Amino acid sequence: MSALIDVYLWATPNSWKVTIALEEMGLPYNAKPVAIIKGEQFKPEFLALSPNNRIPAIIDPQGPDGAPVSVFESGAILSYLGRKTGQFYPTDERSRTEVEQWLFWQMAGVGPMFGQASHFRNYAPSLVDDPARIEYSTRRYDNEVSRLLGVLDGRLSGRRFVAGDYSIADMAIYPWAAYAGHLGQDLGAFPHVQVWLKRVGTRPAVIRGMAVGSDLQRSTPPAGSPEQREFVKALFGQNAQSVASARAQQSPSS
Ligand SMILES: N[C@@H](CCC(=O)N[C@@H](CS)C(=O)NCC(=O)O)C(=O)O
Repeated sequence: MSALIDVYLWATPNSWKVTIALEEMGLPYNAKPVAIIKGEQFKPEFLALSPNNRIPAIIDPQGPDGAPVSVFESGAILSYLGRKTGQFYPTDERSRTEVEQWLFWQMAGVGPMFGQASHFRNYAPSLVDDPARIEYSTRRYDNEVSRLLGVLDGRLSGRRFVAGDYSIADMAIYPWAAYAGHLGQDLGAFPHVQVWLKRVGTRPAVIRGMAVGSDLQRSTPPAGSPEQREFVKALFGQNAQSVASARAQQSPSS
């Protein structure tokens, strides 16, 4: 039996990409919650794995040549696991290039744009008093989400999966696409995406992967509460100085 892979995560779509892949590949793992709403992503020991102060990250005790390895960035983790197991990541150059196009499309487009749409819809209203100030940004990211769903819908027309057989590209896209309804999108406008969501979302490994962290707090705490102040401080308005001070606060010596 292989040693457990540690997965640093919170209940978020980027984390579920990794838990889905681990479930699909049959790799045993240990979920290690990082309470990003409490600033735990700034702990020096976490930053040593993930210098970008973002989850997910993994430590595989049996990395290349048997030595432990840590990996951050969900796309890098998926391709690492695909190479490690030889599953869901084809080795012939043409098929691999096709998978990578859609994996990178998710990483550069879907993740960031859906994430910003979620920020402006779900969090900006409790950060900014004047709704007019967030209207433009909300519209811009809603439009991007819609545009990207349109690209995905076109790609899935006449295809069962985004790039040949079911692959790490589908695993990367699924958790964000499944969230599109919560971003105000009418999935009825994207019928091929709807069918694919059902095809992927009913896989037992996907159901198990998406359930990881269901006990962790996800939503914004009540406006004005001490929890919300902590939450907002940890997640928003980050810059180089605030990250350095959050890191100092999370150091054991402080
Ligand atoms: N491109 C990164 C994005 C990761 C990311 O944005 N993670 C968020 C949660 S979904 C996070 O850790 N946020 C903590 C913070 O903003 O400090 C990936 O896909 O791994």
